Amino acid sequence: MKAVRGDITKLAVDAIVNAANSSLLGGGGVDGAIHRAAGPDLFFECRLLGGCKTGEAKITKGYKLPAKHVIHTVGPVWNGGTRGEAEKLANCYRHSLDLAVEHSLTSIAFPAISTGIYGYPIEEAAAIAVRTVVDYVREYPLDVTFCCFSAKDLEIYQAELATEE
Ligand code: AR6
Repeated sequence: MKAVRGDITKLAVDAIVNAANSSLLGGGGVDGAIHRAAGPDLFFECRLLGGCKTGEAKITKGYKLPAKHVIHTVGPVWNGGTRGEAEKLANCYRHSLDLAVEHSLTSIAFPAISTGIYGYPIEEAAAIAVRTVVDYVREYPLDVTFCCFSAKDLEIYQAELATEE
């Protein structure tokens, strides 16, 4: 398990995770970047999926991406933290990892789900991401990368990873 700084669309892993919305039909942020880099066939496959609920995840091919698959998950919109946001965010990580295991994938990269447009505070979100993944890989060893877009986010993830070692 490691944190890196970079653009998730460049990572040649078995699956990158997309911080999507419930329509699965694209949007801004990392979702927009993934659809642009994957090309229109990703959109055509997503159209067949019938959307996705908050905390759940669905898998597609990666098309023109270096990643073989995209796992689309829908993070919670931050509402002050009293509307089950933490559990929903943890479910995004668990259900994405479940799909990776079901499809016999070994490497997966996550963006900082919900911490952009959806407004989840990065420190709290990083703590949930790291704790949930650490617990999961104890049972199912997967090569997990946290792909941070900013230097600040990378620092926060590294501090969080250090507390788990
Ligand atoms: N690589 C890695 N991380 C990125 C990239 C990238 N290319 N681009 C942005 N990030 P956001 P959300 C980071 O807003 O908060 C979309 O419109 C970004 O800096 O992409 O879950 C969807 O369709 C932040 O740390 O996702 C939904 O409507 C993280 O990715 C909504 O936004 C997540 O930010 C989802 O909002």
